[in-house]
Amino acid sequence: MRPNRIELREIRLPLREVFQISSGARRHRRILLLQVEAEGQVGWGECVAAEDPSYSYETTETAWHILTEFLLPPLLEAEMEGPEDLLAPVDWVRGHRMARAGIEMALWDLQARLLEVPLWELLGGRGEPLAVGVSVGIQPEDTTLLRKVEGYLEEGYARIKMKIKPGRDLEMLRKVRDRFPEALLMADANSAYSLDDISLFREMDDLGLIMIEQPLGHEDILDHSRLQAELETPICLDESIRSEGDARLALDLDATRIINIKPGRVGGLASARAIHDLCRESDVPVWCGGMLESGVGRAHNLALATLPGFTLPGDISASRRYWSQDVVHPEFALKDGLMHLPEGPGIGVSPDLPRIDALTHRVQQFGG
Ligand code: OSB
Ligand code: MG
Repeated sequence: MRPNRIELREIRLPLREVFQISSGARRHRRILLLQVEAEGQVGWGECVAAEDPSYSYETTETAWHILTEFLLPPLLEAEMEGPEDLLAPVDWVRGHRMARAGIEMALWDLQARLLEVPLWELLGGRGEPLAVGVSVGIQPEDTTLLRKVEGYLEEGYARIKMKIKPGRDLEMLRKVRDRFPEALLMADANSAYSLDDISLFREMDDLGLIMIEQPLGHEDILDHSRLQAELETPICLDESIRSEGDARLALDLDATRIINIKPGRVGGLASARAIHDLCRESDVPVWCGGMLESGVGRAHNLALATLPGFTLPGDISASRRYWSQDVVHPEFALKDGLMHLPEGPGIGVSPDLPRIDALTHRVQQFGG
């Protein structure tokens, strides 16, 4: 396969409601979409970098820069043998994994379409519908949080993740636990705490949470291992795991007993699958996280989550949970409490071109 045209564009998409996490609030998304063409087929990818560098150092703007200046030009007309090492010509670029993942995922979709197989099959997954979870942003009032959790459980979500930050943590989680004694609940701190908060986590340990996600610093794997030694509740790392090497280190130090795998965060689907394989060998469960993706990124996440080690429900929620209208057909929705895989080759959904054009803020083309 030899890509003869690549198109990068930025679309702006308003979220239906503000999404608040410990490190900031999001009201809209500036999403980069990638289209890559070969032999008359088009593959689609999405770059998950956010508007500001609060989750990762990457932003929509840095990703645009890295893609247009360094990643895309050498990939045009490059001969590729899939499915791994699609980005071999730009292996010298350090970091910028979200930018890399955007184009890598478009190339996976393209390969699957050329082979006329669904992406989940090319990745080695199973085609069954999946139980999924939902991530609830920080709510200023407990009553709103309780109402939302109840609504999501009624919709069929199998696991509820609540964002926490100092001042909106233990007491709030206790109320939710008291009200929903049987629900699969977890908390995600997005690095808002330090080892000084150990007594708080000891109390949280009694709430029967299925895990606590990224409680400490985004670069503090050693501190997480110290905290895990004090807790029964598994720690699940998100921000700290950027590569298979990070995963190996964290597992070796017992800093994490579950891993949230986001293909965008780890540089693409090949790296995501390598982390999955490593965790599977070590009997460590994984699940697929989300980055408030449009339907394009969501389709990739869903395909990844069909791999056998993804034994916990992912943050792969329905399109309507984020957008008044998604940019793909069909939209993602729960059916009988499960997320069904879209039919068809590649990511299985069709991007809505007129709608995407209408949302486009800028475009850059390579080749064609
Ligand atoms: O920490 O998992 C996170 C969204 C943006 C940035 C970081 C995170 C999240 C979510 C939302 O939790 C997951 C989703 O539904 O896409
Ligand atoms: Mg997280």
